[in-house]
Amino acid sequence: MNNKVLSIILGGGQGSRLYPLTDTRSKPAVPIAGKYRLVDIPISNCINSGIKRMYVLTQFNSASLNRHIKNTYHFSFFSSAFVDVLAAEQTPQNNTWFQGTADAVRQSMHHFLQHDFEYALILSGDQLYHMDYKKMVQQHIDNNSDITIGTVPVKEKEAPAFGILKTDNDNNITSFIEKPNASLLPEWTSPVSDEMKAEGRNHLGSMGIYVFNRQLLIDLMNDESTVDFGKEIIPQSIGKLKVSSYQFEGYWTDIGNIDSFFEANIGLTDDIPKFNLYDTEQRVYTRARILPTSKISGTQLNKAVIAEGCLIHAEKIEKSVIGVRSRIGKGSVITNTYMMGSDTYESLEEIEKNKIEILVGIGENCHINNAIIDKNCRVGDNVTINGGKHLEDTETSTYVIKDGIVVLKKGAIIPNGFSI
Ligand code: ADQ
Ligand code: ADP
Repeated sequence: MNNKVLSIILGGGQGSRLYPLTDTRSKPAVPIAGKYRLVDIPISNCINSGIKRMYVLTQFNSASLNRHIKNTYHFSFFSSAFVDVLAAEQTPQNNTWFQGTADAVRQSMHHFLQHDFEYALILSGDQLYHMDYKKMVQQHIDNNSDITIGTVPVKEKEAPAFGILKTDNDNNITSFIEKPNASLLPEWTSPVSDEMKAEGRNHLGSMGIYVFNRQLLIDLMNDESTVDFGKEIIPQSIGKLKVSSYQFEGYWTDIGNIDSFFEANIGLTDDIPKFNLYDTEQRVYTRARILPTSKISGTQLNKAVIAEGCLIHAEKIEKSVIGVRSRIGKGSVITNTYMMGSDTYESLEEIEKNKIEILVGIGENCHINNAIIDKNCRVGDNVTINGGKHLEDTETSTYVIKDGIVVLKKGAIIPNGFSI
């Protein structure tokens, strides 16, 4: 069955909700969990599900995304597997960017149709979850469905952020509304398991994950008036086609904005994180960097997730994710922080030759709380960053504050003694 599936990963529009992390890179390339990138999640799920032909659609081509995919996903010479990035491109017929998710698929159809496939699996690029897509495609085949939507039970207060649907007892979707107004919700409940009911998750939300039959996708894409799956394609198909729900009850979270991105990363420091990176059956793949181990001296560590190749002398690291090649100086206290790490080490000769005063990483005696530190930042000594709801949203040349979270921009230089 798996060689009948072609997977299409929607890698992101302009990524403005993740700004400034998407300032110089496309959304799928945003680093998560200290050593991965967002796009590794759906790609790994596909590989673990035995689906090995994938396209990643992205609004603009970033060098880091292409490099990451090229350097990570090597398949055997004898295999038909591939991961290809398709960025919005100008053609003689079309000179605009992708207008929305369906438009992104439409503009790339000529690439997909070169392949032999029966089912198109459309995935979002900004979600954290493990899922066996085989089971979803199998249900699609067994039910003889035209479209199957991955759905997840959600609470009423979360429901306005999703496409919400109603099903009958056979998982047929009878109605669908994209991001409904809260006042409508009491009427939009669906049958869910007792466990989900007990958690108050009585509404079925679309995960933005779809299986389409090949010919149907071709036909739907021929109608150029549609731009989005959630806004047009799905609502317009209900009642006309057999649209089914594939209900998923595992951990799943959308990480499309700074707040949810931060929570998902810091959540990895919990004793039993909801997203398990230590599962040998459901591995998350990423680039093998062959880095040395991390070296830590005199640091009190508590709920710290530390990637390879770090040099740490901090006083304390708590509830934080520290990315590859991070350097943190003596006396510094890092709490509730996601530090992405850096791309290279600076050699002593380089530091001397280039008269570098503030090294890559975090200097000595800093206090950093509630922050995201993008890659290659240089934070001097005695710097205080104390994020929290007391701070107003703002932007400067080196940082952005969103929802109380201080995000240092990639490569930002923060002088000694600076305070936020
Ligand atoms: P949203 O996530 O709000 O809702 P959307 O912004 O269309 O929908 O994004 C879906 C996915 O496509 C994301 O991964 C996004 O990055 C990507 N994407 C968006 N525009 C794109 C473009 N122009 N080119 C390439 N990729 C693009 C959708 C559904 C809801 C559902 C939620 C679940 O519409 O019904 O509940 O997903 O998260
Ligand atoms: P991003 O800012 O999107 O995280 P980068 O463009 O900074 O990504 O680089 C990502 C990775 O690619 C890093 O691990 C870095 O070591 C590596 N890299 C950077 N520049 C080059 C290059 N010119 N050739 C090969 N690899 C590179």
